Amino acid sequence: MSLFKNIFSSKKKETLDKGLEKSKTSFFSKLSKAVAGKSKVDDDVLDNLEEVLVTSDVGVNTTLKIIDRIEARVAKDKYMGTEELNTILRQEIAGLLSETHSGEETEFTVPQNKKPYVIMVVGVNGVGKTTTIGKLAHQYKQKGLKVVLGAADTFRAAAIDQLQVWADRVEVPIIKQKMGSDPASVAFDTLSSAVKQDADVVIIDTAGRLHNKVNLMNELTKVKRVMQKVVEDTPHDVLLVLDGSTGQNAFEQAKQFTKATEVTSLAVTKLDGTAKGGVVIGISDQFQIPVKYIGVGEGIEDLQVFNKYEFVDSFFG
Ligand SMILES: Nc1nc2c(ncn2[C@@H]2O[C@H](COP(=O)(O)OP(=O)(O)OP(=O)(O)O)[C@@H](O)[C@H]2O)c(=O)[nH]1
Ligand SMILES: [Mg+2]
Repeated sequence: MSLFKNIFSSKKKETLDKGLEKSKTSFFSKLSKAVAGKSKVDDDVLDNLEEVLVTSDVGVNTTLKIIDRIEARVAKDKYMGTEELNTILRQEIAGLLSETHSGEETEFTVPQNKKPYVIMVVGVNGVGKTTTIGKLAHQYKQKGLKVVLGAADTFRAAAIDQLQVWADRVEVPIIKQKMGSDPASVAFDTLSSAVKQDADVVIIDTAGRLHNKVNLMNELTKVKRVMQKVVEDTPHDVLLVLDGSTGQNAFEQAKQFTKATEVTSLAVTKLDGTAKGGVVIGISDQFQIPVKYIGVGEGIEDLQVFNKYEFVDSFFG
């Protein structure tokens, strides 16, 4: 499949290129060291390459898959020059990712037959949940959709205020109660209000909670159950937000979280300003749950629909 299957807007590409700059610089400087003085891809080069991928946060399992694929090519093509390595890596990573049937979206959309479409956003403290909600609301609003936000992170007063700031910025309604109130009750109110307003999309913020705290996971379950009293089969999407700048830690969080609660999609944030962007490759390869969005900055426009071809294209571009 062509890497250029989706010709993406130059603005989006520019933001993505900029966001991945640190990851790319770090990766290619390691790669050039890995092949220094070598003209041919041999076992030494492959060993070094393995290390480059692992230290670029691609993750061990995905790295081994990539190395296997390259080894198979080296076995066929007895003399493979190191100057080709970049192209080959790009092809093999794209090939690997194309085996998963996700990451092909290019636009922010919601299914038409679900109204309101309810997204519950979860993830540990500080990963970028509230920011991602603000950016998402902005995208949907621009598409002409009617959005309602629910401040179900009632743990801190500042959390409610922060969502309010985003609601004001995007100019969408927010449903909130006072700090310390029951998150399930806020979610219930939000859905009730959304139904009354004939809203298209509801996005529920939740408290940054620890994945190993059973009681907190139970609370998420309660929030879901209460929402189902208003709209059947909600939430339609449980979006787990991961902080990409924590590299393998993000990977671990995804593992723990998906084990403890039902998660239907992932967002990887803070890819700008980190050299750990390779983690997105590992996460999209290793999880059945699709990476739907990536965060590439703090601004309102800095959320993108993750597209694996665009990502590889930008990374190796
Ligand atoms: N550079 C960068 N910063 C981001 C991105 N996404 C979020 N942030 C920043 O990360 C910090 C935490 O974001 P929040 O949205 O408050 O995270 P949260 O998960 O809601 O945090 P809690 O409510 O404390 O659990 C903020 O300073 C955001 O501006 C991103 O894609 N890039
Ligand atoms: Mg928050």
